Amino acid sequence: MNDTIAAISTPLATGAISIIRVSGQDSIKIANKIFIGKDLEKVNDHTINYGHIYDKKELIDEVMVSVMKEPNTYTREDIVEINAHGSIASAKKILELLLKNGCRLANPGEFTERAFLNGRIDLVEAEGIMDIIESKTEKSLSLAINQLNGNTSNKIKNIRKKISDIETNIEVNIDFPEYDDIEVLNNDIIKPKLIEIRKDLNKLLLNSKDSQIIKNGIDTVIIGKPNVGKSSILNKLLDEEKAIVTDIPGTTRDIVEGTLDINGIRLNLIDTAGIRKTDDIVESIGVKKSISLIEKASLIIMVLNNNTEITKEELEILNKIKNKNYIIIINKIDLKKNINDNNLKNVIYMSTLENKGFDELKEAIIKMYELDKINTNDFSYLSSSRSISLIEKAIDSIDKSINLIDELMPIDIVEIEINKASELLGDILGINYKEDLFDQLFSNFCLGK
Ligand SMILES: Nc1nc2c(ncn2[C@@H]2O[C@H](COP(=O)(O)OP(=O)(O)OP(=O)(O)O)[C@@H](O)[C@H]2O)c(=O)[nH]1
Ligand SMILES: [Mg+2]
Repeated sequence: MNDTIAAISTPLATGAISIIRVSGQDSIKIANKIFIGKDLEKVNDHTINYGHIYDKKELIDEVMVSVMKEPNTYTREDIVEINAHGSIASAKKILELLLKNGCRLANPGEFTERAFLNGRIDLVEAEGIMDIIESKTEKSLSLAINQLNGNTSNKIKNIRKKISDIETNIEVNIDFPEYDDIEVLNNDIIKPKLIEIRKDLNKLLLNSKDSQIIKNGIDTVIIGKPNVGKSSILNKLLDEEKAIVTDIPGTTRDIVEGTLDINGIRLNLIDTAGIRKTDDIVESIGVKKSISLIEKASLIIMVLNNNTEITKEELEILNKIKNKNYIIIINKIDLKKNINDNNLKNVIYMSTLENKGFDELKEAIIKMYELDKINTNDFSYLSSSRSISLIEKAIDSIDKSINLIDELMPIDIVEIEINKASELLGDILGINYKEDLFDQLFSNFCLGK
């Protein structure tokens, strides 16, 4: 971390300006070597300075240079930011000059990694920064900013504090065993606290899962046999003739996509080729795609025809989706009912021809994902799958410790599980992590951040 790093922080595209960022103990000295204007080593802290970048005698660009001295900077190191005119060529040339004069090219996310290693932010906040960069909707941006404010980190710190209070309680009891009735201590004091911690953790986990939905939407695939009306349903939902509809089975051969907003949440819809055995090469590739999408989707909408009996192939698909989030649409209810739907669950009756069943479908999705209950005020969440899986493990440890108390196990055995939960929460914040793991985590960031 003693070296000085540099990278182009703006996208490599033509724009009004490009920013080249430098961080490290020599950043001001190195920038000064290529800058003609005021002496950057003498200018006031946190100032912007007008001048020119030169490669020996050759003028490269007219620039504004920000000089920010540690510790009040993004990385807590000296930072120089060169605002150049927005050509890719000049930004690259300036970067090249910086590298020639002693900087090292930064790895993706290395500025943020330094902010973390220098103790300015914790891992949850770092992940919040990544979320801000990747936000696509206003709702997801406001969530990410909330996370950056340290709200989530503070929640986790509070829960860890509660755990350490329990640990103190246990230690006191082990060291001064005048409490002879350990069972009373376990059941009356420790267990209620553990139950409260479990509740806190659960809330955080549920919020985290909701946040995935808010950010990414719900990946939804419409499947079924040919000609049941899948594309007609997609078109009606999107209010657009996006997919071709004909009465010829096998009309859709490739996937057709569209997005729909339900309660402020994006539904990423995919219409697929009707599933059947076929000798047509193109169609059979489409069918394979349909089947593979079943695995990847979060929600499966399986369409059946009200007018025909359920086939063996349809039963196979129903069996495939039974453990996933699914909704069955029985379409064409304007025609005579020949389907036996006695054993089906999650059924919506629909007629695209008569525009029936669409409100019911939306209601079912809202209910299934509890979209009406997602509350973005005071919303703490964890955004990475890394931290979500750690929180799941922490909940598991708390559950185990509660079970051990119920089984009247000795308190030091209970304590092992409680300790584990606290360590897992520490891992979420990045306490006691190994450095090589950080490199991997931060490499998901973009260059120059
Ligand atoms: N009577 C009636 N016909 C419908 C309804 N929905 C769709 N159809 C007709 O059913 C036929 C097939 O519709 P599509 O939407 O192309 O069916 P699909 O499931 O996408 O078919 P493939 O792309 O071949 O897999 C068309 O002629 C539609 O007009 C409905 O609710 N009632
Ligand atoms: Mg179709």
